Amino acid sequence: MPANKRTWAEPFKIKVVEPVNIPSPATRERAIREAGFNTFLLRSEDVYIDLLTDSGTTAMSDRQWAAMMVGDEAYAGSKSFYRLEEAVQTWYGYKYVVPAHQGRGAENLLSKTLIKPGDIVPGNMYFTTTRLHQELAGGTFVDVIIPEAHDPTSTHPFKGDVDLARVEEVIDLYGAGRIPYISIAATVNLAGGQPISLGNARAVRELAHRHGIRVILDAARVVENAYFIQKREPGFEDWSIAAIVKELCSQTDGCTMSAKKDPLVNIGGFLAVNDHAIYEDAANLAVIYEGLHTYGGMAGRDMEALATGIEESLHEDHIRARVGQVLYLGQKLIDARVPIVVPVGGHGVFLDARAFLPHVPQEQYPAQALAAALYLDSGVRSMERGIVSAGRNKETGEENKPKLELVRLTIPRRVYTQAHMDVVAESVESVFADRASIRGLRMTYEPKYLRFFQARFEPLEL
Ligand code: PM9
Repeated sequence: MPANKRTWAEPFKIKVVEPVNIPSPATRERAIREAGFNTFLLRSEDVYIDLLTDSGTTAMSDRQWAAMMVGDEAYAGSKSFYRLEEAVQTWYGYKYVVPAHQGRGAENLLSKTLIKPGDIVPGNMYFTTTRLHQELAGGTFVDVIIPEAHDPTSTHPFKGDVDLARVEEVIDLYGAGRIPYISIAATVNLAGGQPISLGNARAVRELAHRHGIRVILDAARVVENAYFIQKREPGFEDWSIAAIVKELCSQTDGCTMSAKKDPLVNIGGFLAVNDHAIYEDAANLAVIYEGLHTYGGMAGRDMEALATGIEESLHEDHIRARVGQVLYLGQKLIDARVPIVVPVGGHGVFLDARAFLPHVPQEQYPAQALAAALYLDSGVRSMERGIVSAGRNKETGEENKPKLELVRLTIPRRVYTQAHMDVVAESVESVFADRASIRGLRMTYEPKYLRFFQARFEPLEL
């Protein structure tokens, strides 16, 4: 059989294992009620296969654990910080690095540094924490992603692309002076892990810089994005993943990074920029919100694990197997005719809850109800990414009603096997067969910020 037709296996051997429980049906019933039908409020000991998130759930390599032993825990000027700084400069190409405890710490520093009250921040679809920090700094997010991103059935290969004509309109409407930066995410989480093309990123930079506007990358899943560029974008098939990542970063003036995703660590993040004045302001704010600018809330050992993880994440065999596992699960569900977002994204498979539960109106939180039903069926934990995550309009207080009403089956990196994916697919298929019995929910507690994390619900009566 030719090499490119053969099957592949994970490019690692398993050295340590963590036993998991399979909770009984009675345990699952009790646990989801106690959790107010919110999978974020379940205890992990009540979960069988945990697909809540790919954030901080990575299995680290033996090299990363070994690196932790040489972490330098000096309060100031840790050797481990300089190793991290060098890794960011080498692999992503930015000049200055401010470490942060995780992605939203970096978003806070960036937003407070660059956004003034009344500013507008265009971006390729909102992300929950990112938009909230923009709003808390006085800004308003404006969605400039291409329309195909909001259609779960569109097979556009780069649904993360920016609609350049829409950006021109936004600049005409508000004026470039009110736009501190254009935010581009690679990949776009809430669109289903969809990539932005390099051609589009180059065009965004050209357009933005022509108007004197910066471009900032959300780099949390930039390696997964690079994999899709290598596979789908003409002209990049012979480029290495590392070269594509660096080229993508070079289209931007800085990035925020949640290192809990592609860089393969359980905690950490950073803000990286090329402009020294911005670096100075952000490094100064870091001492208020994160810690000294040479650790930013991370232990020295965390910075060591991160420096090693950045390099490992760029290995071709790693990223092929990582995205390959997501595609494997996605293909199983496509074959079973379960409605999911296509093309399958980089970090998870997203169930289309509108098509799955057409009898549950959006005001009754169909994706939240579907995530709870899946947990009840098998102990598989997933996450709502629909109206609950979208929260409320900051001016009117009305609920935002996103077109995409999704349940995310998020695959942690290097944690589960294909057999786990088979169990997940069987459970989704079983819930799909029984979908008519799933009822909507009523929200009984709504926290003020990022409500999806802590909101509580109860099932509506028939
Ligand atoms: N993403 C996720 O599960 C964890 C928090 S929301 C449930 O997808 C992007 C694109 C993210 C992201 C976190 C952050 C924030 C920024 N950008 O969680 O603060 O997907 O490290 O990063 C989550 P932190």
